[in-house]
Amino acid sequence: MQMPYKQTARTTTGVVPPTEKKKGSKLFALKTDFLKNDEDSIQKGILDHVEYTLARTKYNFDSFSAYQGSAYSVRDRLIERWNETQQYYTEQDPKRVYYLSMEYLMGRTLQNAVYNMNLKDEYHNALLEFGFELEDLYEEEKDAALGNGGLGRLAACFMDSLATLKYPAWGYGLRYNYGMFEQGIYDGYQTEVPDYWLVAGNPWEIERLDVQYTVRFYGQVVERKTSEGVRHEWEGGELVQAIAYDTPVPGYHTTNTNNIRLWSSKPHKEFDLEAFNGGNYLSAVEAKQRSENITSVLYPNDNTYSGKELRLKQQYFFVAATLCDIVRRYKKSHTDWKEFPNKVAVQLNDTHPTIGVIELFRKLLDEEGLAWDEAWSIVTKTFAYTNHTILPEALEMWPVKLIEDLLPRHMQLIYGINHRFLITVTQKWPDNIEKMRSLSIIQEGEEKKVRMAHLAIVGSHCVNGVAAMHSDLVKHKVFPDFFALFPDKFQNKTNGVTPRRWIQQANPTLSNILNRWLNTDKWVIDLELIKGIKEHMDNPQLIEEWKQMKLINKQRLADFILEHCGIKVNINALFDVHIKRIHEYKRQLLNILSVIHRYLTIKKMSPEERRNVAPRVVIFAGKAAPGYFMAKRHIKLINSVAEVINNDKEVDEHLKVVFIANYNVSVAQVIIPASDINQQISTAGTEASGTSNMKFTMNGSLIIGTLDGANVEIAEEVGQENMFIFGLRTSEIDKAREKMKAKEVVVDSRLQEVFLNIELGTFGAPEVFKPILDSLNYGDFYLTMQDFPLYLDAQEEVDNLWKRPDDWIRKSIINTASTYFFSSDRAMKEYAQQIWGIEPCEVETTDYRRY
Ligand code: 26Q
Repeated sequence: MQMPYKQTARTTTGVVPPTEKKKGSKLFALKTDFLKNDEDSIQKGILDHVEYTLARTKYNFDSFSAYQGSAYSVRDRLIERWNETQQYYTEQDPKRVYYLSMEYLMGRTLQNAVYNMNLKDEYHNALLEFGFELEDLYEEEKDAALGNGGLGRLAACFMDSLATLKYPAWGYGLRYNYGMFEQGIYDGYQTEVPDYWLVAGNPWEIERLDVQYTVRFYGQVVERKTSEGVRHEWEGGELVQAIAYDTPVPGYHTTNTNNIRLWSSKPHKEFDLEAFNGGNYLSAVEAKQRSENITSVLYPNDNTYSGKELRLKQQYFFVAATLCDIVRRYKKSHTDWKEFPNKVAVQLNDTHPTIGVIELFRKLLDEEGLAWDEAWSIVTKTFAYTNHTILPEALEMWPVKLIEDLLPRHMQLIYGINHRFLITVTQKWPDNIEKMRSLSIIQEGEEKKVRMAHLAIVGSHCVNGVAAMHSDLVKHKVFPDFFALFPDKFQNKTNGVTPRRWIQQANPTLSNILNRWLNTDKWVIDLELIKGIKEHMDNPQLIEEWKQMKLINKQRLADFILEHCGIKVNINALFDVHIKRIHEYKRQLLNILSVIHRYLTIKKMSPEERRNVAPRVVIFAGKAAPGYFMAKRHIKLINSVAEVINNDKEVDEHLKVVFIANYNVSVAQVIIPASDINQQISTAGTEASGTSNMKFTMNGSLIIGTLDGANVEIAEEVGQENMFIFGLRTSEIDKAREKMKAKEVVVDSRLQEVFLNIELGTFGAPEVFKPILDSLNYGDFYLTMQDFPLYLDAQEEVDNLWKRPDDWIRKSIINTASTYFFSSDRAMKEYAQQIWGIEPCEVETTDYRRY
């Protein structure tokens, strides 16, 4: 019998059996100790890599090669810990969690690695003698941007927390050759340049040519009768090879070092031979190209679904390779399939990897020979699904035709699962066609479609939203019938972010203050301790240090802005920051319209009145999806407004507007600690959680925002009096939209004045902005106009408080002090205990020197 899959994995991890130990005694004699971490050893490691890995000499030892040499030498130490950890997990065999995410927005790695491994000072000193500052070398590294925004960065924060908390966890994903595009701004418009991030090599990954799997696409399903019944075999089609690339993820001050395994697609050997022997050279080369295409590029859509075949191929390629790997690891030490959910938990980061539910089912059924019910029960106990959005345009629905063609066996199984599922629906709601239609995994209509969210809910034992309010909407608004059917499946897991990257590394000055005033640096792993800073908020000494901290960070950002945007900003002005993907629901438009109003107001003032204006620098950054016309026009409007304001001498001291191009993780690390207020102003009920709101709050920036996503919980922790909350509430949105439709909304006169100025060409050719004004006048789906006056009121409160610096600083301190709940450590503990059923597995290290 021909097996549909040829598994060619051989891994080198695992315990070496004693007999082999004897055979290789020389091997063991030579490798007895870990690399040393004294200055000399580190220097030798760096130089060796410069000489042997990079083949450079001390005569062309520039900053970039110093970075690379350091990175490779850090990587050596990471690999040691990584091996220790994986071997320990193999010996202990705890239940593991596998986090499946199509995106990881890692940013830079060197700083994070030396901080977490507690080797910062050693590397700093080692490099000083070579004439380099470690802190300068961080800047040589290119961001790893294999993600769009919130969802991808969340995966990265979760990986850091899982390792820090010593959970046996693996991240799986795709190794795109091109990450998130690089944004340029020309004539105020966004341009996109491909991000070939691997151009100078990637010291943080380990290519694992010994871990490869074959993935099949297209082909046909053949039914074969056997003594045990009918067997379905998926045959023919195209084969593609998946190669593993591993990135070690060090926990903070622990040996535990987890792994992110990313798959890269390569042509498959067998396939080459067939095609070449068939004599069709050109189509063989084309097919090779097609296979390499699969992991070529990250789709740059955020919160919108794009129904492209290549995207579905990426999804299946990802989960097929991942499940081969997970099943192989399980089979190395287990034979009983019933035990599988006691050893394996799989978390789906949104619906993107949902076809994995069917893939595991197919393996159990067709390859392992399990019965339908038994296999399905194992599958649903294994998977859990996180929903990240309620925007209808983001819900994935793949045409049945496309799945039938690409994954014929999977489509058969989806129909079978749906059939059985609909029987349970009729048991709950007999003869209710409407319920069946709304719950079905298949959406009927001219073009039948598979609703991936429905498949994820049916195929998982747990479904969670990412903030309390969002989880309520998931239950009551997005999937109410599913909630009625499976009330126990639904949970909330409020997002969190890692305080290591977002406080300790991004804001060393604040870290220092915390260490001294809390008398401990343990807040880094136990963020509850940060509450203690509140006790000192009336101490003038702390207030002064806090002010200085903000100024230092603002100076760093001002230098960055001068260098990259050519704009000089005053660090004593209020830094007002709006950084996130550009999307209508996030309402950068509301912000820029209010900036125009501010500008017009200042223009009308007398010199005396102007002296009383709280000076502001309004900072925007963010990328628009390349195909998102309206978002791109918003960028153009922001830049056109900035151009006029920044060149108007009259408002010079009072107002500046900056759009920082090419927003990414490392830019965020500079902007966030320097902000005084941050904008979290989505239409209520649209932002699932938001995570930058948490990062800002940790860094003592005050939120001006709507009661949306995690802002609601931040308000509970921080206190509304320490933020600037405004606008329509979620419960008021439907009514407000109806009011809009009925044309009962009176446009605020200040907003009318703003419109008039745009229309009269104050900010350049008005026809450029006509689509934006039309979107407001005909529909205003995101209710920008109704929130406008409320937003201006909140902005006035901001200006008033800014005039009372000490009160401001006290609120800033309270913000930082109230962020325990928003640490991803808290989030990961909740997932571990309430969804995955896993426990920490601390590596008993043989390396006694480190901690
Ligand atoms: C889907 C199909 C085809 C191509 C692309 C996509 C796609 C890709 C990315 C759809 C959505 C995304 C990203 C969504 C996202 O980032 N959501 C954000 O998740 C954060 C973490 O939970 C939340 O904090 C944000 O509120 C939410 O918008």
